[in-house]
Amino acid sequence: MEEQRKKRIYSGIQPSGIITLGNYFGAVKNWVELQEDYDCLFCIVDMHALTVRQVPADLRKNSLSLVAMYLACGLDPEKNIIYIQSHVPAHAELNWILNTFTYMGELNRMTQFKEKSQRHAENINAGLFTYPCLMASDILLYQTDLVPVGEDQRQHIELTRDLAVRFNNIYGDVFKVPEGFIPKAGARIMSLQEPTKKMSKSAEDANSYISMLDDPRNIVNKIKRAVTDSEAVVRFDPENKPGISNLMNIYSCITGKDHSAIEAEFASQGYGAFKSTVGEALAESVSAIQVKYNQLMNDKGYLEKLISENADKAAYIASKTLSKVKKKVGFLPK
Ligand code: AQP
Repeated sequence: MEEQRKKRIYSGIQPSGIITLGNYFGAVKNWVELQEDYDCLFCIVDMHALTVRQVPADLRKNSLSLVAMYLACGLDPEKNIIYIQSHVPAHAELNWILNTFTYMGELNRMTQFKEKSQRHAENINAGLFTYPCLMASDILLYQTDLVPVGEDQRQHIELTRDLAVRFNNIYGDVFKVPEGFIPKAGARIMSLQEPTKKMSKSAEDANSYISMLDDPRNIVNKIKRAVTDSEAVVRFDPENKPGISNLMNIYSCITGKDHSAIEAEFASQGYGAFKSTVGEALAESVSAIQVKYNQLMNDKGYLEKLISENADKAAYIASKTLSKVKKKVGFLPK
């Protein structure tokens, strides 16, 4: 009897900089847990990164660095397909077709588009606007069951589901309708300087984020400098105490302790002691990842071979869905 296929997971990160603690706790750390039970594809979405102007040499460097970071964080290259989006042209092809099924009104509502067009007012390009269609293509090409992402991606997953249903209603069962999978802890790590905004790797103020390649001493200092409030009580209250609540979330992600345990632990201590405990714990776990990362980056040949082989594996899966889609919409076979 044919073995039942495991459920499939698809997710990715843009190589638009060095990943932050937000990307780690909101995405990669959860992927590491999921890889045991699911059939996973983890992509480096370099085509998405082009929606904001990139320095070509940096994009190449950041793409390979992200492969090493995925592995250093614990993703198993034998178990998962880790690959570069632009190595699989099917993403761009399905993107075009799905663009023609997406309404302007739907894209106009996307919060990420609004935020990024404010941040990059000089370059509000069509790709930034249709970003969610490319993301839907990434996911739907692989007949994905679950998409583990941070809270900020919820709207994009909803659109992906709407597009899959819309297409299937016209042409029959072509796409699996995926579910979003948003972790409870780490779903939204906030900026250290403006804790009502999410932490982003391409933010201008380097004190607002912790990069996974920050020097451990710098991590401790950035946590010390994090914006808090004047109450001097470690209490979880995201609305009134967004800075402290964010640090509590970070500490909870490292230690697995819940908010009330953290409140009890620091009940009689001020913010100074709390911040230094969080900073030290964070520096320790990030530096363990950095050791593995540096080893991997010393063997670029290995990383390049891995992504080349995995691009073929991904392309094979993607081609099956794409052929079906092309036939359904009426393209002539070659
Ligand atoms: N602050 C965050 N908290 C929790 N999860 C986060 N993610 C991103 N920031 C946070 C999750 O990381 C995954 C990949 O994100 P991405 O790099 O593809 O896009 P992004 O969300 O636009 O990330 P950045 O860091 O903000 O990138 P830039 O600055 O280039 O725009 C997603 O699962 C996301 O939820």
